[in-house]
Amino acid sequence: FLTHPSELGVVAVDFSGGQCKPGVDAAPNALISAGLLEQLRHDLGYDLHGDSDVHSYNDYIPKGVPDPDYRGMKNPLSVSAVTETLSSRVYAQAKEGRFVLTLGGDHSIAIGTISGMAKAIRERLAGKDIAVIWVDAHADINTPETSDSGNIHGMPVAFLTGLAKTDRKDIFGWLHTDQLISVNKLVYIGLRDVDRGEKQILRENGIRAFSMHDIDRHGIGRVMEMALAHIGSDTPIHLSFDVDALDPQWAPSTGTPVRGGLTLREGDYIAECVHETGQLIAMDLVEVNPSLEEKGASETIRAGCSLVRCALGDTLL
Ligand code: 4U7
Ligand code: MN
Ligand code: MN
Ligand code: MN
Repeated sequence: FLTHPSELGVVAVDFSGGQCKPGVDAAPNALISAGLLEQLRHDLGYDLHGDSDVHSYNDYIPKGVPDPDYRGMKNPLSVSAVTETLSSRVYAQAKEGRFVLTLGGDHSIAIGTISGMAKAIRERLAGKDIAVIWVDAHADINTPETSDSGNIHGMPVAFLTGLAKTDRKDIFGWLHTDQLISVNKLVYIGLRDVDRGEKQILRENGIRAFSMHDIDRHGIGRVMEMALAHIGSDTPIHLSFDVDALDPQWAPSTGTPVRGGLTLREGDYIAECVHETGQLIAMDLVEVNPSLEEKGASETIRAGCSLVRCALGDTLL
């Protein structure tokens, strides 16, 4: 599905407005300083394009205007403006036929990355839909109305599937149908903290989800077989990886940690399996917050680097 499989469009998004804890905006720099891009270039042989250092997405936050809550959403104008710009940057990289790697930032940025990929692939591959594998402790499918927190990082999937809409052009009204994904091509892995309203949305829409319970029952090997079988071998895959899918033992520095998560190896295994399909076209790595649980920050960053390397084809042998 890629014209240039060894070319990487790197997008580094220093944005934290989808939630309330500062620090997640520092993750792209922390990951890059830890040597991630150098490893991809030197060890894995990728040609890098896009942001080799962090280009400030905060420049796109509307200045001098208030950003009041809208239908309970916090920072709606800012998140909408930043993800709209991000969407066009991801789109531009994907149109070149490159793999797009996005380093977040909080998970609201997936509104930008996935919408940009969905549109580029439809244009490049005669209307083809993309599939999304969402690896997370959370389902991030709250609508503004079901969300208790108002934090948009808990809502990206609702906007991307069209389950949430607004009639405000400046608050996600820029999202058009050619940028959306189908609920049938969405698969979750790692869930263990899903809100009541979200459970109802998952049920009503028949969305395929593998919780930690499923991983305990079947093992990660079988879960990956089932997840990939659901998507099928003819569909390009966007992997959106929230580092809080990992157990806090491996990734303590994140805004909404939940105990009982994936081991580091299970996380890497998911990334390796998706790489092996040859269908992977994009990856997001989000929610690393080096300023939380500072003693665990380097470990969290290391885990993040490992997940990205595995998704991009690092193998032991
Ligand atoms: B993340 C939550 F209520 N569901 O909506 C919400 F539990 O991107 C958490 O997965 C969202 O880290 C977590 O605020 C968003 C909450
Ligand atoms: Mn999460
Ligand atoms: Mn998330
Ligand atoms: Mn989180």
